[in-house]
Amino acid sequence: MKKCLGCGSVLQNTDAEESGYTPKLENDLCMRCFKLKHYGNLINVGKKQSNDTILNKINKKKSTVLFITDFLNMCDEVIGIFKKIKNKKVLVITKSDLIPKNIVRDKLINNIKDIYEIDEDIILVSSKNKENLRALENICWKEKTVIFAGFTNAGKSSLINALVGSDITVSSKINTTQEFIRLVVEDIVIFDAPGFIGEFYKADVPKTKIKPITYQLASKYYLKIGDIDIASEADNNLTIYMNNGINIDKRRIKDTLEYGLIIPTNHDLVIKGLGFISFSKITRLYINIDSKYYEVRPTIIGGNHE
Ligand SMILES: Nc1nc2c(ncn2[C@@H]2O[C@H](COP(=O)(O)OP(=O)(O)OP(=O)(O)O)[C@@H](O)[C@H]2O)c(=O)[nH]1
Ligand SMILES: [Mg+2]
Repeated sequence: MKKCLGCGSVLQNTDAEESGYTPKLENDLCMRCFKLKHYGNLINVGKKQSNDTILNKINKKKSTVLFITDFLNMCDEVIGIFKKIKNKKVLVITKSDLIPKNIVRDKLINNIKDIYEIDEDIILVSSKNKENLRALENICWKEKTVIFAGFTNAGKSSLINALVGSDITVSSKINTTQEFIRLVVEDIVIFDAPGFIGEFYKADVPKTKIKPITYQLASKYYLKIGDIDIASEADNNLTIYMNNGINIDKRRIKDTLEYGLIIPTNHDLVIKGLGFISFSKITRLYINIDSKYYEVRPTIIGGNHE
């Protein structure tokens, strides 16, 4: 059974609608990976494995799990899956190159430990600028078998490629890795897992360091952040930690709004898949998206501005 080197699917030449299709079985890549790698085009094939299926497969392997996420996508849903993993595990916050300069890394890690009640080790890394890859290498040397798990687009495959020089397909499209990919490097076995899928509003992948943007939002105005409208019942200061390519506009409120969402002092509103907005004072918010797409938490950057 030959597998696609890019996404892990078993190669087949019979059904173009299914994973692993290639017209020629001698190819190393399925047609989907070929198009993704060379043209950035995503063709949807096969069935996405459910989060439970991926979780069961991880738990059955009994290897140490490196659970990959990034600081913008830290939320209860992501940490909920991390907590369901029964194996020995480490929380790896990747894309550290995106973390704004004003954020003190040790404080960020401590805040994450406190807010999400994490007892396991947390490390910050980046496949882009290779920060702290040595720490990951050391874990691989020590544990001998490791699984890179986490939500789609977290950067699992990119980290493995940076660590061992492999050529697994990476992309900013969701579900890039379709099956577990097993790599053997000397006496170490590395698994790349397909990504979990969450109730995310967007699957945004910022490319450059996040620059926080602070607004003074008077109650007469609302903010349009992309297609999300947010208004605060009381005048408030807020700081947005999101891809700086997103269009943000301050506009005057014309209609009567319903302020249903309570934000306590020094809390963040996480818009899942986009990032978060940090509020300094207690208020009630109007927001025009479904509540499944957001979460409120004590600010992850608390103590960083003292
Ligand atoms: N800035 C930055 N971007 C990264 C980094 N690592 C990965 N990315 C980007 O994040 C996106 C997703 O990367 P992948 O490695 O394909 O993510 P994955 O976790 O394997 O995703 P699935 O296979 O879909 O589960 C790509 O656009 C990468 O270029 C990093 O360290 N820094
Ligand atoms: Mg992948």
